[in-house]
Amino acid sequence: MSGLHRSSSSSKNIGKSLPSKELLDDLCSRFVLNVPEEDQQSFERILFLVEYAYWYYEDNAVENDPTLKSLSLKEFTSLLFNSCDVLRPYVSNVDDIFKDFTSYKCRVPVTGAIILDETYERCLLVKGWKGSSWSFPRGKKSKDEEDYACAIREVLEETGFDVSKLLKKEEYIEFTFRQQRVRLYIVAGVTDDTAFAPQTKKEISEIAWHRLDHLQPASNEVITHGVAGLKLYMVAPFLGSLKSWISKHPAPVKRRSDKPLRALSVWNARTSSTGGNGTTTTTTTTTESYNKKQPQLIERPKDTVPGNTFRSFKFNTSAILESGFSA
Ligand code: M7G
Ligand code: MG
Repeated sequence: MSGLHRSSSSSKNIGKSLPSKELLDDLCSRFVLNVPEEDQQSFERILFLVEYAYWYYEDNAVENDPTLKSLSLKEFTSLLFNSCDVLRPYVSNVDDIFKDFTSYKCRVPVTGAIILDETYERCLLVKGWKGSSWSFPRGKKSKDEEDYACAIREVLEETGFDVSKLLKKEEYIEFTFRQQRVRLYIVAGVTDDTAFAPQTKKEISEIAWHRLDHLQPASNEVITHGVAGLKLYMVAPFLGSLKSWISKHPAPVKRRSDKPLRALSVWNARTSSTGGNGTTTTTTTTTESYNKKQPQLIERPKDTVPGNTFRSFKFNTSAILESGFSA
């Protein structure tokens, strides 16, 4: 899920304090310095680590300490660069580094799945935690990861559902938006009593079956509104090809036309406390579980060169060693 970002300066932040230098140093050493050297080679890698530190800050530190201010990733990045010795030399470039990182993120290829029910009248969409748009379950490819493997992993992370036995490698719809390739595998015939629940924290807020004929928008824009007023993100451009796929593939279950199926919400963060495999989604995520995700290196977008700030970046490893850090 590629989230749309929202400014954190809301009224609930009034009177709250910024994280201490001690906390920022701790987050920096745990998430940014405590990784293999390979991951510290460029700013785009560093910024992915900063993002993990940020999620940990928001999901754990802020949640456990109500006096702490909730921040945007940009604010957090700037504080971290200002506070931590190894990052401070680059603080004058932090705005450019952040800009390059966000544009880099938008070029990493994305794969996922269009999951259809048994009538092929509804598809499964997930709603992002921030914002209110619905999209197909999907996400960025890791380094050296096959397209289909990324789709299986992202669908599992975002819905708790394993499509590995159902996914056909040749059955997909693919588009390139600006510089980002998006491939969605068609996984058809999933029963609507299947249990879904995301495995990640604060990424997905709701999962639902939506009627395809309610998604058809007036345009092919990336952000659109369906006929039911649904806000959609990168759904509309796939609908044409999806309809033609459906017209060539008979659905396993035929619906009576006088009894149309309704949209069906199957998981909601507000009302649910358990995940699809019986795992609790509200448990405090430990540093270890965040650390486990760190080896996930993002694939470098093809035919692109890193931005200037990345090219000139060389992490000062001796400063890290001098800071007393040991792996
Ligand atoms: P992603 O993993 O960067 O993208 O998550 P991908 O699915 O395209 O690979 C997309 C968005 O979900 C992020 O920009 C965040 O807004 C949100 N998000 C994802 N994760 C794993 C977390 C998390 O652990 N904590 C929080 N607070 N937000 C997350
Ligand atoms: Mg994801």
